[in-house]
Amino acid sequence: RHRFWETQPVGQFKDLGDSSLPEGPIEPPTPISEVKPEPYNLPAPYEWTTCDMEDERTCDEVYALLTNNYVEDDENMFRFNYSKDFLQWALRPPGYYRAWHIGVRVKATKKLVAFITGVPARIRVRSDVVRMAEINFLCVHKKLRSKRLAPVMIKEVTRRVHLENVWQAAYTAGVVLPTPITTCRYWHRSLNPKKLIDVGFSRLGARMTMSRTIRLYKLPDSPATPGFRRMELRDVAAVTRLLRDYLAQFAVAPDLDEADVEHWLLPRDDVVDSYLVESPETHEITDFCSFYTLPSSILNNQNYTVLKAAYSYYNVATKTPLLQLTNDALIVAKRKDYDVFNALDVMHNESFLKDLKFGPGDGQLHYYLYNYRLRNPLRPAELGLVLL
Ligand code: YNC
Ligand code: MG
Repeated sequence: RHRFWETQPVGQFKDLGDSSLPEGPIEPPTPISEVKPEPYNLPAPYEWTTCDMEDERTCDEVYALLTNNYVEDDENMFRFNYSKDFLQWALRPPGYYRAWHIGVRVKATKKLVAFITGVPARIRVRSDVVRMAEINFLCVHKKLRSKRLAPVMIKEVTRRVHLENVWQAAYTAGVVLPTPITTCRYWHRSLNPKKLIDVGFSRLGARMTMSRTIRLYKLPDSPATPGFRRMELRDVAAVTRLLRDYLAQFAVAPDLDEADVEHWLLPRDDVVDSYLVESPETHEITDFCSFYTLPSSILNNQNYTVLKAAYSYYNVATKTPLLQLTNDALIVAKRKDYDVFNALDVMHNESFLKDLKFGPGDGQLHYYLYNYRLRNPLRPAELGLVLL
């Protein structure tokens, strides 16, 4: 059924729950000298290109490819519209490799028609901290679909990851492949219900009027928690301690150091927002919450072209209840004019979703590891990893 995936070192469906197989790497690393030194062959009209994400023009090309060809919902009403600033942030973390940002061009015209990326990360699986690649932004131009280009791109990124002596990867997809480590659901909290209904993102509930719906989702003008403020550079050490302590409880989570926290969590306008609670008495940093900005293009609507969405990222509540902390995040997102606030049912998110009026989305997000076997799938609440 999976001509390509059946050949790869990933958990296979037939092995699910087989307790005779050990947890951990499926294949051992090979000497770098045995990694294929030249790129895989592409069909004759195409050529490989390494995309320099520091170059403004290259960024424009990647942005255009993704804006027109990346992930859509099942009904093709919305398509992710990652901003250029977001792409530069997502693809240039500490220690990133330019060679892991891979494009495919048409030889004759140099038009960019496909893309796949990896960035380095340390991911802890139970007690094992593993150097991995986080693979994302796999995209083939709509006119070149179903030609088996994706397997070649996956093999090429794998080869380039191996050349850096990295042998495992983490990735998410909306499609079922062999074999998810867990399957999560997105939940959506309306901030601008009228627009969401107008564009067909949500529907008016049974026995609900528009004005009742607007009242239902109304939020206060400012956060409730004393000492709630935006994260600053001087907070990196405290936030790193908070996050490391918190993420230790999950079966799979990133192993973040201060450089990672500065990159992934220090606020950047319209890319990532982080807030924390500084105790007014002790000045201790006790709680933290964050979200990233990922708009979607609205396809075929007369009145609106973009949906402004915030995605819950990493949150840590030690003193403030997580429900109150997240409600404060909703309040700042509303004030910043987001239309919807999304969250997965990972970590402790289940504890606030229903109370804060999030509704379950359709469609699931499957998490995968490459060349690392887990004996049993995890529950979403055991997962401490959010990929972009
Ligand atoms: C997918 N999303 O099953 P089989 S997520 C992985 N992730 O193989 P073709 C996928 N594999 O089943 P198309 C996949 N989607 O025969 C499809 N596949 O074994 C598999 N969409 O290839 C599929 N972006 O080229 C099948 O399909 C084979 O032309 C078919 O291209 C697929 O970024 C795609 O949803 C997704 O642009 C590029 O549909 C295209 O349809 C497209 O004939 C819209 O491919 C955008 C979209 C995917 C977003 C993402 C994560 C990707 C992870 C890739 C796997 C990484 C493995 C680890 C590598 C490093 C290892 C080390 C160390
Ligand atoms: Mg194809």
